[in-house]
Amino acid sequence: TRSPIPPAVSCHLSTGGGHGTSRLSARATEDSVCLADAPGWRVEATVIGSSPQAAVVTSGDLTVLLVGEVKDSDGPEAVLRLYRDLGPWAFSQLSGRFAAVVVHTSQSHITVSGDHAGTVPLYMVHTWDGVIEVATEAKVLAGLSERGRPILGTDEVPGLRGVRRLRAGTCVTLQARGVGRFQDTWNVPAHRETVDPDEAVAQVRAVIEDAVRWQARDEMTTVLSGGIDSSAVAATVKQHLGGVSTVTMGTDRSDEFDSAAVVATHLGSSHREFSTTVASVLAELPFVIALTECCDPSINEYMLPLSRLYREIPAGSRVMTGYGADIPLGGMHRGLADMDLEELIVDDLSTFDGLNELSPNLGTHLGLWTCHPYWDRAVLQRLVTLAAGLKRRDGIDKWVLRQAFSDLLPAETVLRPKLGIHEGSGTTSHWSEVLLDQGVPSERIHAAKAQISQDVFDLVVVQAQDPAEIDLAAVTAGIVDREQVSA
Ligand code: IOT
Ligand code: MG
Ligand code: MG
Repeated sequence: TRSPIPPAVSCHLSTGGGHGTSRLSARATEDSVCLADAPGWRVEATVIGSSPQAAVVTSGDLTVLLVGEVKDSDGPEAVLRLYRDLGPWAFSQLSGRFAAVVVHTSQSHITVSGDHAGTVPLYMVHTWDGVIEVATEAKVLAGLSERGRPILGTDEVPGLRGVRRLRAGTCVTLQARGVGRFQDTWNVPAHRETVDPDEAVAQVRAVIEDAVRWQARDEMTTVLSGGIDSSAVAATVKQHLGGVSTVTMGTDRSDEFDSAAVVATHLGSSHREFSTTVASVLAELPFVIALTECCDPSINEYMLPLSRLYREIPAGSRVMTGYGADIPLGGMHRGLADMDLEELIVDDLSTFDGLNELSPNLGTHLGLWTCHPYWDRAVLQRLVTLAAGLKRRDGIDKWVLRQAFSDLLPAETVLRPKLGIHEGSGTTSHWSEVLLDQGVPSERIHAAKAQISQDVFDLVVVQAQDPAEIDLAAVTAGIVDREQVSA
């Protein structure tokens, strides 16, 4: 099925659950669906795992594969119609949370795009003999890497030679043979706008309401910490649907149950507290890395508790989070002058690409579809371009957001100081303690976490091993030995 002559384009879209099973080449025959079979041109799709969010539509010489959702539309049909009018420019106009491949058989090319912020990752291999493979997980392309060639405007995945990652806010068009082209579909705004504070507050409220509106469904769970980000989302869901279902998690080490309960009571939500051991949270590491394909230790610490919590949410659910609000609003950076805050926000916005913290893969392998309204196109655009003086005002961080929801939430929630999920669950401190207990010097803790993440990445992504088979204690022991030698 993978004969390079005539040139074939195989669009292998994985929608989660593919981790640890096998590589694309081994799966292609079994799971592939032939979408188009024109002279000299064949298109196959492999959907790994199952997700209602993966869909294919063909009309005339265009085939669209879509993973995810396009705002206020019928999905792939909407992409197809817009693409017929605008070509790749269609993706500059679409809002949503998606990755898409458009196969244009009469033009003999394919266009590969993500949403404005690349929240659904896409990886590609373009072989020297003209085969193009596209997948939503890098690991399924690993076996093809020897044959990969460079693709303009994409970055090679570290450790996976020939496997290229589509950059956030770009789309690439590839011919089976020859070079492609790429263009931007969105850029992180570099400018800031002067907006009257009251007007800014009203605008922030309006864009968040709209983002929640298009993504909200009746059977939906909001993951709630009781901080302003997720509480504002829960309050908006309640307002839109008339009711809201919330879940909060805690561990034997730490929890945010009281803060979440204040919000749940105020909103009258159908609320659940889930408690587990912090050890079981840390044990998620191989799954988190297999699914996000990211080895940044700080991001992993944010993903660990979410990954553990998602296991408790029934398959088939839609999950809404407050994730990502702290990036454009600088919520992670406490107690700084405006200018420093601005610099740090610019830095966070220039480094998020490839971290995959918003990737749906963390949920899709459990049958969940996650939505992050703060990274909706219009919300992100509005938040980023506000001046730092509105993001922190009168010594209050995320001021504009807090103001925007002050009428829907209790005062103590509106004023609650920032607490990160890695802190509120005890994940960071527990992982540090495990390493300290094993003799890693405190100044080497971050480096040790980074090295463990890297080693796990090599196993579950580069070698595509099953994360369930990874012995985290053994990986850790190996690092501890090295750290003690270097200390
Ligand atoms: P945080 O903002 O505390 O949590 C992110 C989301 O996870 C919350 O909005 C909420 O929906 C969910 N959540 C958090 N804690 C709980 C809990 N105990 N129970 C249930 N749900 C919970 C890190 C952070 O501080 O998380 N994420 C930041 C910053 C990312 C930085 N990334 C970057 N620079 N590239 C964020 O913006 O979300
Ligand atoms: Mg937050
Ligand atoms: Mg928090």
